[in-house]
Amino acid sequence: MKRLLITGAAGNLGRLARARLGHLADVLRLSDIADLDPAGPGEEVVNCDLADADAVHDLVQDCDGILHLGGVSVERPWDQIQRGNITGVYNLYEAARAHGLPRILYASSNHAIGYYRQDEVIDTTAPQKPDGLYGVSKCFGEAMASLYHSKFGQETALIRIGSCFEKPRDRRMLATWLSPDDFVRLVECVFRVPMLGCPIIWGVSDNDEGWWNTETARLIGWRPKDNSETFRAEIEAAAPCPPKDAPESVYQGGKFIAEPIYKD
Ligand code: NAI
Ligand code: 15L
Repeated sequence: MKRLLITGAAGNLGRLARARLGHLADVLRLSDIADLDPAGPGEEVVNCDLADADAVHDLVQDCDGILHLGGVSVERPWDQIQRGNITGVYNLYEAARAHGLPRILYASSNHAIGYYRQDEVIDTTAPQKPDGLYGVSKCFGEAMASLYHSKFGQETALIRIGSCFEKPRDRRMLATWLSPDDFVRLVECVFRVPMLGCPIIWGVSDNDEGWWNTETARLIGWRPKDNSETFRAEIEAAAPCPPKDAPESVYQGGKFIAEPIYKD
């Protein structure tokens, strides 16, 4: 493709995408509300608040694909979540509609279903069960993608990411870990598959332990290869086992379950 927009390019996954996904397009348009390193060869840098409709309209112009990673990525007060993840997502979909419906990868989250228990295995048809305002905002994003697909034919891959970090950070992440390499391959599949539609796909590696039926990954030809088992001994030695009735032991959303509704 000619130009791939990456929102949230200053963040954890955005920096990874910038470093490793340049081959997907002639030009990467990198955007964030936070400062970004200056543009290198084959890059454009655009500072943009997703809550600014006019700015987002201009941001999306001339893009053939959008890797939408921008927004609030943890539990925060409503006004912050509303700006980045509600108004921001609305602005993004409206801009995409105005500019020819470029394919979108929407970074959804396991926190859209965090209130399922760890002794349940769910598939993508299970009703949403968010574990906080952040999770609610991800449910909203999934709903917007579905609406724009039904009404306008907008294609979106709704990737419910587990925990994408260099390695798992605690025992729960042995079940939720998505390796950086698997993330890169996943994004490649989303933007290369001829027909996408609007599937929900779990963004999780091929871990021995897990709570999600990952069969929809096949729709885009993605087969995760990494397995958190490599890190089990290290994690179990480093972190004490949390009590059996602690939220991080009971619910899929882990510690997010215990978060309050923040006011400021
Ligand atoms: P991050 O917090 O490191 O990056 C998010 C970026 O979005 C930040 O650079 C931030 O400045 C930017 N941003 C926030 N509000 C904005 C606004 N109003 N306008 C423009 N930019 C704004 O998060 P990370 O880890 O890189 O995650 C990327 C995406 O993937 C997020 O949408 C997150 O919800 C989702 N996700 C990530 C997971 C992970 O394990 N890293 C797990 C599940 C979902
Ligand atoms: C998320 O949605 C967050 O963005 C990320 O920072 C992690 O906390 C991840 O979920 C997780 O559940 O481990």
